[in-house]
Amino acid sequence: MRAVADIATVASAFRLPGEFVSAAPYGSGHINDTFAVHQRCGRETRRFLLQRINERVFRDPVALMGNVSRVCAHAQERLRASGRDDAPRRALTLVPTKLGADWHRDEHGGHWRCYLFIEGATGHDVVRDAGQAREAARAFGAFQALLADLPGGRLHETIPGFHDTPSRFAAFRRALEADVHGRAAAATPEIAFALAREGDVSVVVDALAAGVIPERVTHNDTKLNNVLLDDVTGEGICVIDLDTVMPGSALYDFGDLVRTSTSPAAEDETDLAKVEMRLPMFEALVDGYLSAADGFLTAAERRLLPAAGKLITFEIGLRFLTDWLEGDVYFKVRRPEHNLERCRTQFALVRSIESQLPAMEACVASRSR
Ligand code: ADP
Ligand code: GN1
Ligand code: MG
Repeated sequence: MRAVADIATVASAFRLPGEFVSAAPYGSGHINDTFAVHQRCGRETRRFLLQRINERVFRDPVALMGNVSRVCAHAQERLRASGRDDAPRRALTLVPTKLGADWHRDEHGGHWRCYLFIEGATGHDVVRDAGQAREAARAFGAFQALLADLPGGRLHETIPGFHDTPSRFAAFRRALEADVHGRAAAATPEIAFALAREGDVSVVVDALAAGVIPERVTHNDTKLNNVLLDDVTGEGICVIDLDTVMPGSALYDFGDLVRTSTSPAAEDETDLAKVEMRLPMFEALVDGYLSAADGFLTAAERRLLPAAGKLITFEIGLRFLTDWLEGDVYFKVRRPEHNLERCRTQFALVRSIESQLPAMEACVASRSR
């Protein structure tokens, strides 16, 4: 993490009002370096969200910012057209640099961007109740609907094959065979769990390739803390973390909601007895999601919603396991076994989903036209 003095210099490149007061690391994202910057504007202090893009993860930050800028502009335009007077709270707004660009390159080559801070709303790491699950799913469904008519052609793929689960499985196998840190022995049950499920990994990519389900512009990282819920009303107010908005499947987005919004346990909970897919939370997700996505979702997509929950939970568990085997090179970790612990939590959730798939399917069927 960089020193605060450095952050002040970076902040000064952006067209921020007032004078710099302070900056501090912010949020619990696993990828970018995020800071809340405080600016004194007359008698009040305003916050801004400054982020350094992780270039090990996003290899082409300029193309990425091209996507982000298009998505933000489109969302703002649609919100204004619908007559909303609180558009800057309902979609991210980039603060331009003093040179009028959407991003700033520091003296070390790092790429930075700055957003208006969405006040009075929170990204929750753990779901509290069914109302939150419903609102999160509605907000991500509405976000997909909003992107359906994004002008300007196909978005850049910021991480090629991001949800290509068979490729993720192949990467896991390579990491396992190389075992460069000699960690595989410590993960024997998790490795066996993963290997036993290789046959399940193609369900969405095969359906896409066969044209059974359509490609759509999707968010692709719809974990619960990537939507800010209003602190007073609980409404899903603003979808954030737009780095992976690109061509994908609606099922990826719904699947990650199941992973992050049905269990009462945190993503890295070590007491696996607490990890559980709760059917009422799944029902809330389906209701919230369909309230926004009913108009465009096909029957084939609907049928695959439960399977997507299992697939994405498994895929992300597999990515944590792969990163553990590779020596924690991708996800930020706060303790030595963090990635392995996260993997165990995801796999415990996969087990819970597997035992309830028929009930989940019945839930979706009961809501079909
Ligand atoms: P990462 O890719 O590392 O997850 P995010 O873009 O999700 O980065 O940002 C990290 C955290 O910062 C989020 O989880 C959220 O709490 C907070 N955050 C991001 N953008 C804003 C914003 N515009 N206003 C308020 N908080 C934000
Ligand atoms: C990362 O950026 P963040 O923390 O919202 C990751 C997701 C994972 C998630 C697991 C670009 O999301 O794919 O599902 O961690 N983002 C990227 O918590 O890899
Ligand atoms: Mg995030």
